[in-house]
Amino acid sequence: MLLRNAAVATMAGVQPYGLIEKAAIKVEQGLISWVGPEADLPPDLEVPGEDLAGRLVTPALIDCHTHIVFGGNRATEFEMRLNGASYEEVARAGGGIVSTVTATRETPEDDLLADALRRVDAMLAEGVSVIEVKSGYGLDRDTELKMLRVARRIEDARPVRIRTSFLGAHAVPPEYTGRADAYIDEICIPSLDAAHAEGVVDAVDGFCEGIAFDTAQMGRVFDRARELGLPVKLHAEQLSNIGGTRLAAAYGALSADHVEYATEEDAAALAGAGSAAVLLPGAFYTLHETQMPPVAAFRDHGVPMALATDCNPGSSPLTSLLLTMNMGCTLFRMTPEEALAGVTRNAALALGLEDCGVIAPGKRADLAIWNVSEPAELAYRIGFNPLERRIFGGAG
Ligand code: DI6
Ligand code: FE
Repeated sequence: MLLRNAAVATMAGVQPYGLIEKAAIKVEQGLISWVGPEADLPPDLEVPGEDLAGRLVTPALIDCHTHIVFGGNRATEFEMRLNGASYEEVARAGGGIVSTVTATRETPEDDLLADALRRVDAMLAEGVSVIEVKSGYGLDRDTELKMLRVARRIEDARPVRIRTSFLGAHAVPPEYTGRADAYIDEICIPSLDAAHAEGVVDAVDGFCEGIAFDTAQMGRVFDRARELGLPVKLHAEQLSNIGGTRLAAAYGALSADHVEYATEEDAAALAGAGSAAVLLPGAFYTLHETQMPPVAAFRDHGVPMALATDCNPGSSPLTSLLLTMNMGCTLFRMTPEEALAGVTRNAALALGLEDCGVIAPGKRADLAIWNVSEPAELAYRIGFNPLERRIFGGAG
């Protein structure tokens, strides 16, 4: 495959967006073998090729934080909050995450998959090629395993790559109320062992928060992850600052996610550990949060910022990465270039993937072709999908 006459936002290199006008991309065996100005095409590559008439080509998008597998939905809770209840009050009243746990335990595996695929399809239609999927609505061994199997089955059902994160430490299930430590030791860690033994875990995540698990409890889960050789990431500083970001950094985490309440010191810790900050404006928006993540501190410290949907039935019923980019700019004052890097290059970093996220020789040919006149248009529009074509592993 040779794509010609394209504007290529490589997201690599020093110029804004790594943009190359009048560019060509050569794809061989699913990988990019050459990219550059068409005028520099080596003579042996000058096959006729396909004229893209100046269309923008970017790396295919990567959604690096989702809870896309779950049972039921939480429209009722949305209504409760609009009638005055806070997210924490809903959670403490037995709603919130726990109500999705009940639905997820009851839903058969095939139905969970069918439901998740409807959301996956919405993402693919916007040029997504990689989706991270978390467990965490099972909170018992069998349901955590069921969720991770469903996540892996998405790859067989659709042309997409799935990365799975074990999120057993997402909430304390009703049968362990008031006994979070026992839950961690008796259920969470043994479930992680079982999921790892079955080969369905790529990383280990947790929810470090007053309504969930503290840093000591998360530390025990991370110690086991380390023993198993699995990378970690953490929902940290979403509703308050209890030290989750610094814990994540201490374990060399791939990322700390949400991080609205993170401080300059936390940003420095992430930079020191080489961890990404994953910003989730869909949850910020849905929860009417007002505390902005310290974007300027992340910028100053050189912390790679990723953006993701956090697609989940409670705090972020969002499947659009394009809208997420717009929210990253409008709500968090990221630049359109940072937003695009956040769903490509830096999202790959947040997943520990080195073979995608930029357009460069040797990387996977996962590309998105857009009918826009400039890269900033991707983050600028609201609720409009200008995707013309998605290329996955050189096909499409
Ligand atoms: N933080 C979130 O925003 C989601 N999980 C988490 O740890 C919310 C999940 C839910 O409300 O179902
Ligand atoms: Fe999340």
